[in-house]
Amino acid sequence: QYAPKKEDKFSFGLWTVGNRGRDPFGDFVRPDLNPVYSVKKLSELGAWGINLHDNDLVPFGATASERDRIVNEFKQALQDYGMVVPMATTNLFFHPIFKDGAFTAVDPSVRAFAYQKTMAAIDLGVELGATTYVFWGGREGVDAEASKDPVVAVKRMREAINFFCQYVIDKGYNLRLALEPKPNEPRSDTYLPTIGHMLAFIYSLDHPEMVGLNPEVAHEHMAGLNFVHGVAQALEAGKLFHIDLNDQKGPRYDQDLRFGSENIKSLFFLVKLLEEKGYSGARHFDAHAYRTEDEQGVWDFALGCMRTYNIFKEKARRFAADAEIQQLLKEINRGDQALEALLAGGYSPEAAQKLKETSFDVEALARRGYGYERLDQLTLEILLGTR
Ligand code: GCO
Ligand code: MN
Ligand code: MN
Ligand code: MN
Repeated sequence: QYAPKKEDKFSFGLWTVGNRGRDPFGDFVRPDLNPVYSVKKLSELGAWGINLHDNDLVPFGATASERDRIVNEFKQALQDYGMVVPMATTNLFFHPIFKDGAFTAVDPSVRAFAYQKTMAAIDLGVELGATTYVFWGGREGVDAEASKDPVVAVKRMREAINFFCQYVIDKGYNLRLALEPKPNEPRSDTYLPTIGHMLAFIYSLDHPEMVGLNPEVAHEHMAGLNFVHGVAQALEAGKLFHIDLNDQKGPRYDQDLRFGSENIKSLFFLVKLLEEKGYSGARHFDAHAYRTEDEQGVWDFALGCMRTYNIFKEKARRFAADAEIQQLLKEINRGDQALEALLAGGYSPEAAQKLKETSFDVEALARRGYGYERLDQLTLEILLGTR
């Protein structure tokens, strides 16, 4: 029942299952996974898509003929195993040239190189069929605050995104851009650190209609924020173009844990939101297996992400079908319906007059109990499997 199927639209980054467990304190613990092999394994597990940074597939500095050979082999694998590439992105953080960032680096040569690399990576993504292009800030930020003017940094980010929107338009590509905020790591502070910052930035662009968000669970939790609320705001604005699903223990370094392995209640509400509010994009996992795992552990991890999503989806269905919960929600929303309609009608001189003349039973309203303890307990019992 919970087994992942293509129509669930689950996708993984090549870099996620390909994560070899290197961290700042220890070396690789797992062998390299061939991208073609990852396509095959993920397809067998029930995934629908695979996403990539340019260099997850084509090594940095590859010759044109090397690139074409690798890309053709990969395309063949996509066809053979019935997989798609819904999203692509650029690695603008690994090579030492990007140690001061890419689009906000102080050195114009670095910035120009980042533009060149990104245009090539967009071409690659489109060649593979991607319709979403992600921009994660990577090293766009500072360690030494004195090193950059933060206002100039925002302007440089804007110039870059405007440039790539126009590039996509000129090329006639069917591609939308999705910006991914993260508050810190690898730099001490990253520009445009949260969903809210990014959302405001988008409306300052030349083509805001082409640009949306790729929010990540771990990143908002690192900033101590409610991810569900951030995603809801993006969704309501029509800006949830993509999503990075994973998990995180509190506001620490970016842990990229298996989806739903820690924040069960919050991620239940996330899945409920995505499923009930008509999100139709990829359910993308940007996470990786624990460093303790061998290859089998990687596939256990990948399957776990997808199963947990589907289990939350089933729990959301139960929540919606639970008579006691629905009755309680009705009671919770039982307030004066004439006033409800008045408020929903927006401003008019008549409405303003009516509100000025309305008398309220302030004492009674203040005395009201809301029943949220019972509601939350019922939610918990659904999650714990007793309902
Ligand atoms: C991170 C980011 C990345 C991006 C990826 C795609 O914290 O490392 O989440 O995994 O999502 O580079 O842009
Ligand atoms: Mn991410
Ligand atoms: Mn991350
Ligand atoms: Mn990460």
